Amino acid sequence: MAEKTIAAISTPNGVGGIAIVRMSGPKALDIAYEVFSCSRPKDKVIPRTLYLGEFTASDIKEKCLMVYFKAPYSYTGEDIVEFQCHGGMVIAKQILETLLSHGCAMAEAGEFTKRAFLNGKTTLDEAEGVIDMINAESESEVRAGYNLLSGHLAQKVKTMQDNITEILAKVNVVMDYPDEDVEDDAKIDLETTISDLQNQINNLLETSKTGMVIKNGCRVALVGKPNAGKSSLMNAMLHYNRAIVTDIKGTTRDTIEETYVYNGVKFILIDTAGVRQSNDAVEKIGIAKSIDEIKSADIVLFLLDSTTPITDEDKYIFNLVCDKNYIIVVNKQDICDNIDINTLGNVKDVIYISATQEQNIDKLKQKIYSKVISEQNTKDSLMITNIRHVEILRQAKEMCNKIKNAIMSGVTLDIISIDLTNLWNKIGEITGNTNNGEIIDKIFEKFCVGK
Ligand SMILES: Nc1nc2c(ncn2[C@@H]2O[C@H](COP(=O)(O)OP(=O)(O)OP(=O)(O)O)[C@@H](O)[C@H]2O)c(=O)[nH]1
Ligand SMILES: [Mg+2]
Repeated sequence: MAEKTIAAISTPNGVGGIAIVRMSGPKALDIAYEVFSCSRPKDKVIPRTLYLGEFTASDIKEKCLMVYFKAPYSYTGEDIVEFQCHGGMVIAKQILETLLSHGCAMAEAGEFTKRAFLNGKTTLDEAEGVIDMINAESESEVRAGYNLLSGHLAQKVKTMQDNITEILAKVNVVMDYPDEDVEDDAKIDLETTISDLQNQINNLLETSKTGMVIKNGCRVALVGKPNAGKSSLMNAMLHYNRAIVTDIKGTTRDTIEETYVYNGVKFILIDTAGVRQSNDAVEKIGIAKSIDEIKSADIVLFLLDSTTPITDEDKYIFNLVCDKNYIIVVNKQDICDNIDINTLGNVKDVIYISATQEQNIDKLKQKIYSKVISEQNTKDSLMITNIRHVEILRQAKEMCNKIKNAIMSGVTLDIISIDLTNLWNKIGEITGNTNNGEIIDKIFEKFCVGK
């Protein structure tokens, strides 16, 4: 348990109806009663009950509410007192300054949650779920954060670590009492355990494809030759005129990004400069950026203009796009359909729309969604959305391969047991159940003060 009692303003910096100032640590209740008076005496205070009273700060007297959480039944596992005062930063700051002058230390970013972790109230990945929920920009991000916070991944990690512990115990018995038959049995069990772990790790990594899209937003690049209607489509998808539209080829010079949310998932729409041969220095830079966007996008919408037959420019762009996750969007269907899509060769995923008449725009959004979000993964409560977890799982996968190779090439069990211990520690880095302490500070630095 920490010795220091810490304090911070937990609500955002700005004007609001209510602000919350929070204290955590052994002196929380004592300090509260030095500055706050209410009808309930300190020795009779009931935890988790709101008390109306008066807070005496240096310059002001503030009518506010106080609530006490008694250790260990609190967010941090320590005594916590929260004051709910009138909103606006002046009052909250005066309350905080008063608490600091009465012996509290200013909380560092994430210190409340770090204490919760150190007091065994939460695992590292659950704490990361809290950060994700706080920073979420879409419902699906909140859901993914909530799943982490709820401990689904922590449970899985614990099971994997338990499996390793079990096999380590078997290996140690063989090392202590060598016997050829028993050694062979242990090696078979070891292989089975490692194969099983590999499968579990692969399944988790598979969910990260959708998970990372949900966490970071899905990048959707609009590409095509000039005048295909990319900017018009961007405006139609956003339902307002974000990009300039004219009938002059080469209107869009630079990429423009804007987000929309569909089915609770954040999509980042990127309008790009039309790709064509150009001698204009500025346009050439824009075209190079369009090509970069094709490479980095999660999905590319390749626009064709129905009013003209497919050109060499279209074929050139399709060549850049065809290895990507793409949808061919045949635009200007309100005018005519002059296009033979098969000229491009073997194509899949074609949709016919009119950007200016807003025809099939919702259908297009649905198609984009289903091409990047695996329904299976979103329904499954366990999804990897954190790049740190992905990195750990990749390393753990490598370690499993190494152990399997070691078994096959007859490496002795004492060496393998070291590798197994390392694997146990690596997987435990997800939840913090590991001997690697460095990661803990790094994670809590990302929190805001007051959480
Ligand atoms: N009739 C019709 N016209 C459209 C449609 N979509 C775009 N246009 C017209 O096509 C012209 C070019 O549209 P933009 O959206 O600027 O095309 P762009 O692909 O962004 O062009 P660049 O920025 O030059 O690469 C404009 O005159 C639009 O009004 C459509 O669905 N139907
Ligand atoms: Mg444009």
